[in-house]
Amino acid sequence: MSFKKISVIGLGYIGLPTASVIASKGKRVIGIDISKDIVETINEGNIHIIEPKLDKIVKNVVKSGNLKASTKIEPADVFIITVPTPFLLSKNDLEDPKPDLSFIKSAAKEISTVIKKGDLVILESTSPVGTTELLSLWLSESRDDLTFPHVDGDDSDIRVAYCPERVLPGKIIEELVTNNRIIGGITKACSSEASKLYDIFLEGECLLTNSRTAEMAKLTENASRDVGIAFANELSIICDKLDINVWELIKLANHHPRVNILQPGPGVGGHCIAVDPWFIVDQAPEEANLIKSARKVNDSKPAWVIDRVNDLIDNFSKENNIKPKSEINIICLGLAFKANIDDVRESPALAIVKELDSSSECNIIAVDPHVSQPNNPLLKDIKLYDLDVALDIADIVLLLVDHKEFKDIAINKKWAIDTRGIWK
Ligand code: SAJ
Repeated sequence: MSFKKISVIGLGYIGLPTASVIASKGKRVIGIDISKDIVETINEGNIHIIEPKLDKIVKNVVKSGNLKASTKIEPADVFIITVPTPFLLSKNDLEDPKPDLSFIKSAAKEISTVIKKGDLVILESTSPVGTTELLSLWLSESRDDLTFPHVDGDDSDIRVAYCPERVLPGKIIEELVTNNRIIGGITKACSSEASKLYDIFLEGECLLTNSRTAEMAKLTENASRDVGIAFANELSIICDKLDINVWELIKLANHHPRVNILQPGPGVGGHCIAVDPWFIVDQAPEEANLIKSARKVNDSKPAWVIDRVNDLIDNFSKENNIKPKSEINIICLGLAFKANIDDVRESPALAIVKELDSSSECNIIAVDPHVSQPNNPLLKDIKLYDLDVALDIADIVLLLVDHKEFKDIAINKKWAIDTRGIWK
């Protein structure tokens, strides 16, 4: 199969880069999105997300005619599904939150209206184990004229596979091409057909397996990182109690040839590491004890940081002739969910700043050179200051994100909290 036309459904952080990279290899790609605004933006050669190098590629492939966006599904030889799979967490996880597969289901329903014998359907969205088999079922429901792999195995007319995206925000264009790719077909023929698609642009290796293992592999990678970060975060709390510098401790321990401890921080943010472990907990609630505990450790870190800030405020006030809290300036450095990016969604830094702003009598002053305020509803009530202006009036400095701009600034360490260990 030569894959003359490739359809990518869902033009977000994964779909748009994937569609553009395939189009840049000379393939005809049609990108489908439910948002008219997104479709118009892309067809004008522009982008609606911030990701290095993406703007240039999109401009080129739209100009060459290889990438076209549309709100309407049309026939193609391959359909790649990159829609969101939100995991709606309630405040109390005992209320049993569930992954929302409705976007995948409606993509399947759309695809089933145009699918034909020989087509390949690939799911890339992070999904619970078993979703790819469900996808095959949803595709088949209105198409008695075709055979599908969950029923007919290797003899099926349609091939269906799960190939998780594993790219790092900020490095998506590079990692899309260079990372190894897990290819999990419902059958061996499905895996083999899907790997031919990735051969179009992949420099990394295709690692073939079945769909259930591939689904679990994606969840495992992010859960493993979450557990690793939770260990570092728990260590930081223990070290604070025992008056040990956790950064020095980790550096020393990591000299051991078989030890590699990650870095503590103010909590875990982003839309992947802080969410994906819940998919595992949801499917194995009695068994996934460590994974669940790790989530809780990481989720409780912002509250611990706020307690430390309040302790420091009390000490500062006492040592400065009982200075009224309303006259104390707390400078919060960083709002993004990690270093050197502009993304504030699910950011522990932003959550800490918002909580301090609403609960503390002190003046909370936020600085983030990577984040811009216009039209961002998440930053609605936040006052953003220039770094130098803020440092001039600082009483207490709270470092929340290890942006490069904060590495070499002069601060009084006695009145500073460094949650990322950059001034160790
Ligand atoms: N963090 C720490 N300490 C560390 C490392 C990270 O506190 O030692 C924090 C970061 O500050 C951030 C959060 O963890 O708040 C997540 O950041 P990250 O850089 O670990 O990961 P993401 O969410 O940007 O991207 C992850 C990646 N997964 C893995 O590295 C296993 C990426 O490869 C995935 O494609 C992505 O999730 C995804 O889409 O699933």
